Amino acid sequence: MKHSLFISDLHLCPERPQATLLFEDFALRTASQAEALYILGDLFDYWAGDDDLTDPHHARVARTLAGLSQSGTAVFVMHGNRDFLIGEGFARAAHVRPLPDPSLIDLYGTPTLLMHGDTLCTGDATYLSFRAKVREPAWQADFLARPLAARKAEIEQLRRQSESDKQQKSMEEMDVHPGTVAAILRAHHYPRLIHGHTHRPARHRHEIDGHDCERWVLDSWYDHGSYLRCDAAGCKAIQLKY
Ligand code: LP5
Ligand code: MN
Repeated sequence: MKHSLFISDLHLCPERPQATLLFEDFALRTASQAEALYILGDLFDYWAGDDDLTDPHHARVARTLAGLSQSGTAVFVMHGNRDFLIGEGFARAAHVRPLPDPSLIDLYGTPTLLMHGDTLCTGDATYLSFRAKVREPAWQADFLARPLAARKAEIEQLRRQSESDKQQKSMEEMDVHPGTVAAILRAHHYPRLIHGHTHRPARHRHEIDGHDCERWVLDSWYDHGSYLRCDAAGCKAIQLKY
């Protein structure tokens, strides 16, 4: 049966080789059977710029994706909050198609909205103001003009800051805001929604203006290794073994 797969929050990096090995196995054995693989953000632990393809680990991930695409599976990559600097260089090397956030697709007859999920967390004011800054094209051009090693050092510092800031934030603040979810579902005419980012895998039902909307939250790959499989009959979360 024709089907598509959805994953997010892989956080691949040389320091977690098990997650990368599991991804390679998944690409070869599972995703190669699907029509399409949608990676909904945070494929990498962080992405400092496309010149980071010089890292053998990153080049290996790109080769895995290119192999998958050459085997006949369409691969789509959406930016996450950690790898929004993925650009055309990576897309070319990995043979993947960039996927805007949000993207509304027809998934075997069901309109389905795909997002990373960070923009649904509107209670997290410090994150959103940081996000607004780093998504400015001028800021990005400036940042990318600096040497790779300096960018990586700055990102490491930002990671530490982010981890300590997160200690001060409540679970509610870091989850999706119900009003924002309702507004986005309404704006897109009540689709099914699939997103990641919050690392709180679940299937939610939202009753909006008399419409019953399904919202799937993807699991974080680096923790559990799981994916969502959707076909004309619906979606199902599948857990891989580590
Ligand atoms: O990723 P996760 O789930 O752990 O946390 C996110 C939010 N944190 C981030 C930061 C990333 O994890 C760090 C890696 C990004 C690499 C990007 C590369 C290019 C940018 C380089 C900039 C130097 O996204 C976290 C959310 C959490 O999700 C839940 O939704 O709460 O947000 C934060 O913790 C952000 C802080 O609250 C604010 C940080 C401000 C730091 C400002 C100093 C850095 C100066 C950068 C120049 C603008
Ligand atoms: Mn994320």
